[in-house]
Amino acid sequence: MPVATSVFDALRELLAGAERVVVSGHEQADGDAVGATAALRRHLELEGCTVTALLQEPLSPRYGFMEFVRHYEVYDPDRHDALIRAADVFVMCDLSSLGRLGRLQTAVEASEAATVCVDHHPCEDGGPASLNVLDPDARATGQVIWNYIDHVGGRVDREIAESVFVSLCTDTGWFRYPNTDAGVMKLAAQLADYRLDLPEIYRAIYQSNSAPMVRLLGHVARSMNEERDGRLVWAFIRRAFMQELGVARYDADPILDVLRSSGQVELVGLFTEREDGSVSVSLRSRGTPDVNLIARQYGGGGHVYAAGTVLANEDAVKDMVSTLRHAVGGDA
Ligand SMILES: [Mn+2]
Repeated sequence: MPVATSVFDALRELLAGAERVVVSGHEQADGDAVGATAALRRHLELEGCTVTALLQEPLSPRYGFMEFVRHYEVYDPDRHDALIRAADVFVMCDLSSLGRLGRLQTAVEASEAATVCVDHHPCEDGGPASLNVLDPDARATGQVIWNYIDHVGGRVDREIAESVFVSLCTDTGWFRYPNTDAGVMKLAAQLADYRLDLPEIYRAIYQSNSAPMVRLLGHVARSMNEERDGRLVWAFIRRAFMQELGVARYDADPILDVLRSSGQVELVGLFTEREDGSVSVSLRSRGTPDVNLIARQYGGGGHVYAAGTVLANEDAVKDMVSTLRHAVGGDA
């Protein structure tokens, strides 16, 4: 369901009355969180607002081509907690629960700032902010921002177009995932008209893996577990192995693309051991099972096709894998 006109109007009113706005996305920001944050930051700047865009980690080099690299700050409690406290409005993009704000959560909860959530995840409780601008039919949060800018008749420049395009192309897996449709392609064409260099954007986001990362892809392809006639594929990556290869942090998407490239697969699970022994989980599906429902059982969330969570330790992985087996059905 598209965002109601009255909700966009409420957002416009809130932002028009704000002097200082802080915009951010979820922790470990993906292309959509980055693109949405970047597009809204630029829109507010064009509107003459004092706006700060915060990310919790330095932007992945994949997005180094974006104009946004010159306009964001990496969250530092010493510098930014006071800023968040003094802000009139705090906007969180691409997240459906405050927990996804990670290190920013405490500062946001301590602030008097009005909170706004702009998102496209299915959200049962109406949303985590005081004003929730939600469109579960949107293919990306960046698309919700685009619709908002269109609604208020805001000026669009190349930076906004580039940012929204990054949201759209990453959340649709470069227009290949099941959420790709004619509407997405039409919007992409409209954005591309702002002199976007599409082959260069593709190369930067999808073909800039480091050599250790390519080796990791090979390892995962070799060690993956294939179960239930290939309908379930999952892999576990140990921290020590990543260190051995020289992979520090990575974007799971290229690995997930390898895991889901076989014809039979319906459900993909990627488990990555983190420094503190917890395990981050990324799930992907072709539509059934609904991985959002599975992730929610383990304290996470996402969409029907893509979801994730964090498990306390390796022991919890076994339990989750049996849930995944159950989800694709068939005999043990
Ligand atoms: Mn998204």
